[in-house]
Amino acid sequence: MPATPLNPHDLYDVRALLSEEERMVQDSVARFTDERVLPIIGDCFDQGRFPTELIPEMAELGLLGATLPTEYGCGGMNGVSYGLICQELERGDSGLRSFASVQSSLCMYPIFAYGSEEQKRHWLPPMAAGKVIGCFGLTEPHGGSDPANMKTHARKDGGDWVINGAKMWITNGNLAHIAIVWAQTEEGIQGFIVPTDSKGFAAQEVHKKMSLRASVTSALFLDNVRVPDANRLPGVKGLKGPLGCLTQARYGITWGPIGAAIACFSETTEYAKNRMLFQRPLAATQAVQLKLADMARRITLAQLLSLQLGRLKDAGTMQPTQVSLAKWNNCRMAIDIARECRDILGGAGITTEHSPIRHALNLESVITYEGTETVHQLVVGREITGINAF
Ligand code: TGC
Ligand code: FAD
Repeated sequence: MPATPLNPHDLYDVRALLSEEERMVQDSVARFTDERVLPIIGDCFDQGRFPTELIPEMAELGLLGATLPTEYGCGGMNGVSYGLICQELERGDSGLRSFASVQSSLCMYPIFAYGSEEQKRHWLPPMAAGKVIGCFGLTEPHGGSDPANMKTHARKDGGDWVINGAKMWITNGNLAHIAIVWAQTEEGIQGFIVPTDSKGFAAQEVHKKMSLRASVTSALFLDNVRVPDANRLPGVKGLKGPLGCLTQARYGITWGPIGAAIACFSETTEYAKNRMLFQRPLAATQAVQLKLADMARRITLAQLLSLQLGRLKDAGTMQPTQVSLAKWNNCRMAIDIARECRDILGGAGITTEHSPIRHALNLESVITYEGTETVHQLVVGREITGINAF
């Protein structure tokens, strides 16, 4: 009996390991990406514009706060479904996935995990509906890899807190209605919900970006910004607060680049099958087949890695080091594939008519933010040796 042809984008049939509900989530986000994102995203990237018009549809699909409980107006989905959302969004563009990651994992998650009941009831439903947009201010201009060395500080003044400092490279900064600002206090690092229309708060968009152009990136300035104690997240003190949020977001980021890699790989495979050089398709050359086969191998490994990570997350046993290994592996896999695809496209690969150069440029940010590749390698090294090399 002839073997059933394999799906080149899923050689190990990872999809068969998904539940029916997970497949439905993947299909609905895939449709959104195909119909709403792909037709416009090249132009958005060229124009340096985040497509804000897609926010209501993303909310409608339940993509904002997807894993948080339905009692707060959120999706109540499992971790694997959230991963699939990230994968399908990033198949469109890393900027769309970034928007969802920041809103869900870096803004709604800390309110859910560390906030008071009143904060959860007040903020989560409008954030899930895309009516309130958040940003997450951890990184500072003097060095993002070492957030323990935080200069931004908050001083108690009666029933208020007065916050001073600056944050750098903040996704959604100029879109946001609230910022989750992490600041040093006398009792250690604490998180504050800061409305962006507060007196003394300013966001300044970063221009001249060559990466994540379809995403808003900003610097935040806090000059004697005053918020009531009711805006402090009461459930956590110390660096483990923001790092706990990063674990959630990094988990999603292990899935996202798989989508970017699949987009590059499928477009380039079709191109190579149709491009005639030396009287034969480019895809008929051994050199190109080797490259495509190696891409398929790396995508397959990344899919299996993220799925197992998701199963660990849903079982409640996922550890930050496991997330670091997958973030490192999958970002490296995707950026290498995007660059190789760009090469196979030849001159045609240098314009945004084809997606690989856009994905390759985006992935320069993705491999840097949420912990650089080196940071994640050192986290794994620390786990293996028991020695902290930071
Ligand atoms: P260390 O001593 O290791 O840890 C301090 C405390 O935190 C706990 N912890 C974690 N908790 C949860 N998740 C993690 N991943 C955690 N890592 C550590 C740890 O147990 C400890 O708790 P406790 O109770 O003992 O106090 O801290 P360290 O200062 O040695 O730093 C370690 C290091 C370098 C790994 C950390 O600083 C780090 O991850 N640096 C990278 C910073 C980073 O990733 N920034 C990202 C900013 S946000 C962003 O980029 C958003 S992009 C969004 C988008 O557009 O998609
Ligand atoms: P640095 O920390 O200065 O690192 C510079 C280089 O030194 C890197 O190559 C790094 O790997 C290396 N390095 C650092 N420490 C060591 C070491 N011990 N040993 C060897 N090498 C080392 N931050 C937020 O808080 N919120 C956001 O929403 C957000 N969005 C972002 C969006 C974009 C597009 C980008 C580019 C960044 C975003 N960031 C955000 C910031 C991001 O997390 C930081 O850029 C990242 O953590 C690295 O910090 P840094 O840029 O200051 O680089």
